[in-house]
Amino acid sequence: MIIIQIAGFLGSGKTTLMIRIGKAMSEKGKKVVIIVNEVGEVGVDGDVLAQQGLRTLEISEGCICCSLSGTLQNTLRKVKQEYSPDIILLEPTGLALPNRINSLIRTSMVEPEMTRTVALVDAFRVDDLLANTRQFFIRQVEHADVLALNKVDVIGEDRLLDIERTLEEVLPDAKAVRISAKTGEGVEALVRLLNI
Ligand SMILES: Nc1nc2c(ncn2[C@@H]2O[C@H](COP(=O)(O)OP(=O)(O)OP(=O)(O)O)[C@@H](O)[C@H]2O)c(=O)[nH]1
Ligand SMILES: [Mg+2]
Repeated sequence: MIIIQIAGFLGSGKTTLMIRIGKAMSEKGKKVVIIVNEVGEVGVDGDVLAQQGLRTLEISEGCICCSLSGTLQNTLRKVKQEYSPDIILLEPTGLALPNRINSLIRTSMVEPEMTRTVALVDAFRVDDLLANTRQFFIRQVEHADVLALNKVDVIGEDRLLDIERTLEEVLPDAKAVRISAKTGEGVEALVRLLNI
């Protein structure tokens, strides 16, 4: 079992990306379970997704990295026991810290063969996030396996190059990839970078 965490600030495109990756993996014959903490802007329609082979679970009324950390761990154990999926896709809220979630996974006794973290960044908001919530932004993306710069379908090349230069200065070790969760551009490359 592999657990893939899709982390990133509010509205960065986590749900859109997670559903896209989930469908692609399900089409390849993998058994996929999606766990969402609080449904945000784009919702998850359990019935629709079930028809596409994706089982979805929602953990609400609290944050899985703090007040509901026990619930997250119980849910992971239950999902493993009941469904034994190949892949769990996990979407924390936009205010969660991926490292906290990963340490909760490590102590939940589900023993995944692999845990991967994608940090999803809305390309339009990089300057704003660095200006206003710099430390939080860096903590949220710095240890991810891949940094995905999202929404490149609606941003020009010059602006994108500027944003990439800014990110490289702040996070010189990040493995960055351009994607559009909406159109699917770059998503295959992102999955390849995860080495799963
Ligand atoms: N143009 C464009 N819009 C996108 C892309 N990915 C997501 N969006 C839009 O961005 C908004 C937020 O997408 P979500 O998938 O809900 O993002 P999220 O990170 O799950 O949001 P929260 O759960 O509310 O934090 C929606 O209006 C999406 O349609 C993209 O690649 N390109
Ligand atoms: Mg969401």
